[in-house]
Amino acid sequence: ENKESRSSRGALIVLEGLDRCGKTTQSGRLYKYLEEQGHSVESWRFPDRNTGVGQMISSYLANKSQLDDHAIHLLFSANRWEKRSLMEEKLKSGTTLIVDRYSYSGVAFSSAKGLDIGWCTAPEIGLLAPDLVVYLDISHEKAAERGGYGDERYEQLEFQKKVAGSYLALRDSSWKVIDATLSIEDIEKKLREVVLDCMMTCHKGKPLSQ
Ligand code: DGP
Ligand code: NA
Ligand code: NA
Repeated sequence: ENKESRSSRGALIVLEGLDRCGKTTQSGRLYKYLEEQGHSVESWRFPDRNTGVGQMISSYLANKSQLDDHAIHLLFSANRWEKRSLMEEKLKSGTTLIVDRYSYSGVAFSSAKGLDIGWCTAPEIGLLAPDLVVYLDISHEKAAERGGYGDERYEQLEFQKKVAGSYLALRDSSWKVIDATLSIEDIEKKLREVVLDCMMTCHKGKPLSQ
């Protein structure tokens, strides 16, 4: 089949939010739904812990290694860069990608440590721009009540509070914000609506951008 003759591309859909906001559950449900509807779709997540860089990140998050804040920031970014060309290929060939965390996590988590926002954003420039950013909105207190955090480095109340503040500063009017304290089914319904709407505009020829 000649790829050039295909008129539509996939959508780059990004889910963001604090740890325990329900992103992973929702991206799984959304993936299943779209697949059942016959769409070409893949579920991705960052950090992708399967690559060499991803293993360094994973070890850092598990507190098994220490790294300078700038160094780990660049590794998270590198982890997105190493998937960039595959991402572009998939989107151009018509596959929609549901991505659990992307550049906004990079900026939100590192700037919550006090790193300069401009410095944090720079390595993200040139990555593919999402067609849709959905923010699952929950307070850090409510998120922490959800069976408690795990043992990973960032899963602490005070730090998540700072991350929430960083996300708030990053948010713009193009983001779709969904109340993450609603029932799983209600969130799923709202998510489907914004995603299907976005996929439609991509199918209609909205260009992929950086
Ligand atoms: P997750 O697998 O979604 O639970 O992500 C692992 C942790 O890493 C989570 O606390 C969020 C954080 N994180 C994700 N992406 C980035 C990033 O690009 N930079 C930083 N500093 N932290 C990130
Ligand atoms: Na986590
Ligand atoms: Na998660």
